[in-house]
Amino acid sequence: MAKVDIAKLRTQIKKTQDKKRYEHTLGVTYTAACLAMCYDIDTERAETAGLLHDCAKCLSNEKKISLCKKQSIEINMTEAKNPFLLHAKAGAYLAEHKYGIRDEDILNAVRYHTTGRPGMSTLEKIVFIADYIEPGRNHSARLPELRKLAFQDLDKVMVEILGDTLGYLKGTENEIDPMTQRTYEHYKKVLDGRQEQTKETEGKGGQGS
Ligand code: DGI
Ligand code: FE
Ligand code: FE
Repeated sequence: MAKVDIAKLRTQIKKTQDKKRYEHTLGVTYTAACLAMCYDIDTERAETAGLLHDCAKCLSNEKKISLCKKQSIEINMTEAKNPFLLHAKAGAYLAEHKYGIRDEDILNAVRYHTTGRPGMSTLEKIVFIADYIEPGRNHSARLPELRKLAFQDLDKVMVEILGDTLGYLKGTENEIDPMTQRTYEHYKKVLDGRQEQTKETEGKGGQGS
């Protein structure tokens, strides 16, 4: 992978975001770097994905829609009704074509940072989670516990974050993107599978020794 100039990217992103969004971007960037250290992922790739994750956030909804249409990026029914969701897909496009990122894992981390997707890579999960727990966030009373859990178990915290997000969305007029639901169900299954395996192992251990 061609080396990314993080300092240059930071300056570029700063120019496209308002102060609050840029502070959030830096929070996600540093949190993603910390999680990367914890889970043996290259910190520069995590920082790059963190810096870029909301790079399309400050485009108007009209711009996000027209960019997606022009580049033949699919807009689903939920996105058509809630165009803010498109900042993830539009962001992945800009990350590649405006900021020159060729690393598909980084592009996917940007593309799926809002809804997640089944079968995410470690880097994708890190960015998704960092977006939710970065120090500037204060949207959930459960953040202290989720912040700790993020450094202990990525899949468990994915289920917690997605469960909280779905619970929040169900209490509002907002439509749930089928991908958010699918991601939650996927990671719930992953955890259930792990629990089953632990039970089996414990059962065998109990008989044998
Ligand atoms: O861009 P950020 O605000 O930093 O964070 P984000 O890209 O994760 O967007 C967060 C918002 O996205 C939050 O208010 C919940 C919302 N969201 C996540 N999944 C869905 C969703 N909104 C709708 N309508 N449907 C979804 O499935
Ligand atoms: Fe976002
Ligand atoms: Fe964000």
